[in-house]
Parts: sequence; structure tokens; C-alpha cells
Amino acid sequence: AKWFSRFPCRQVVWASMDKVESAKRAAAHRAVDEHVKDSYKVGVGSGSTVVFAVERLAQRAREEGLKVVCVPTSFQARQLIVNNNLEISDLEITPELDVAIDGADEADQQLTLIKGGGGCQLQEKIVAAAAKTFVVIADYRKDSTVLGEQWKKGIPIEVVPMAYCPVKLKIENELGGQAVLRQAKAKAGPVVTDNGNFILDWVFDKIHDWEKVNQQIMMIPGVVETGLFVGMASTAYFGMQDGSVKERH
Ligand code: ABF
Repeated sequence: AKWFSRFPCRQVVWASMDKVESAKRAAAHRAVDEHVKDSYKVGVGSGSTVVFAVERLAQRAREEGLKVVCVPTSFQARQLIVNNNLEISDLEITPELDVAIDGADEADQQLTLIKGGGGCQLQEKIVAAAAKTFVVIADYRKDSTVLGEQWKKGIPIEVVPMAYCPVKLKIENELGGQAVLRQAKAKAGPVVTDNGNFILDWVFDKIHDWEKVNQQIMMIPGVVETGLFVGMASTAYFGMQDGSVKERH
């Protein structure tokens, strides 16, 4: 449109968003093609990158007759599966999965992940743990050397609502940094997860031993789960700016 071309900076933003979306699609399609076989039970993650993984599953179902059973990690994932006419299940009927595919907010060199920017970390971790293989899909912005380099919003920690203040204090006193109660947009109060809990976003101020820290946080009464995924992912696919896909194992 004419008005649009008057704002070159908007064109640049538009073009880079396009690159990000293509990168997400490339990573997601690669993961599905490498890790999903006929009759597989697949854990379906949440977020915008996973949309492209479900798109690919549906495409392969149409084109090659691929049959899979999908277990969602959130209400969003459930809707994605249903809207794409894929078979849906749950962990009661399908407690063991062949593979789980999910996005991440950040992945470091050891494949330690920060997840839960979308608030779905609890079900995502349960589903990932139920899978033989856990595969991460992301665009180049999520690839990091040291955790915290890319994702500045902190590590999401899901807490029982009545415990959020003592949990916040314990984290800040024992580990430093700041644990901030996640608020809904438009000041509508705290974000409530699919499981009826609150989220503290812990912005840490130094590099930690993430496995140890995860255990330490999990020991605090009232903590339900953290968005720190240590030693869970076997492979990550990063869609790059040049259209290629980078793998990490
Ligand atoms: C989920 O979605 C989350 O754990 C993570 O916070 C987020 C990644 O979203 P996106 O794919 O939109 O970057 O996987």
C-alpha cells in the first residue's frame, strides 16, 4: 500500500519479521521430518513455532497418509491439533510418547532451556518427560552461548497462588535477582496458568549451576514447576536468517 512505502523503517521491521517466521517454519518442518514416523505418539508443544510443526504434521497426513496421535501441552496446543484434524489424546490414554516437539525462549550450548514465556511450562515439562525424545524448535534469536544472554524476562516459576510471596522472598534471598509476579496485559491482575497457578519470572543476576538451582527452587513449598529444562532436550533445530537450519545435540 502507498502509505506503507512512506515509512521505510516499517518495511525493515516487516522484512525481519518475515525472516523470523521463515526461520521458525524451517526449524519446525525439519524436526517433524527427522523425528516423526508413521503411528508415532507425539507430544505437541505450545507457542508460535509449534504452529509450523503442526502445519507439517497435517501436511504429511494429507500427502503421505501419515498417522500420528498427538498429546497437547496447553489449551492452545489442543486447539491446534483439533483444528488441523489430527488425532488427539492425553497422558491418561497415552502415557508414553515417541517424541515431543516444542519451542523455547532460549537454548544454550548444553541445551539447557528457558521455557514458559507463554506460561505453559508445567504441562510442557510433563509431556517432554513422557517422551523418549524431546526436540526443540526455534528461530535464531533463541540460540545462546550462556543462559540469559537472549531472554531477558527471567525464568518462569509456576507457583500455587497463596504461596507466591514466600516463594518470591525465598528465591530472592537464597539466589539473588528478582522474582516478579507476572501480570496480565491491561492490568487485569496476575496471569493464571492452564493449571490455575501464578507465575513468578525470576530475573537472575549471575550464572548458576542450573541443575542445582532447579532442584533448589523445586524444594521450596508452593513451587509447582520451573521453566528451566536441564538435560531434557536431545536435539535443537534453529532456523537461521539465511534460510538454513542449525542443529545442536
Ligand atoms: C513454548 O512457547 C514455551 O515454553 C516458550 O515460552 C514459547 C516459545 O514460543 P515461540 O515458539 O512463540 O517463540 O514453547
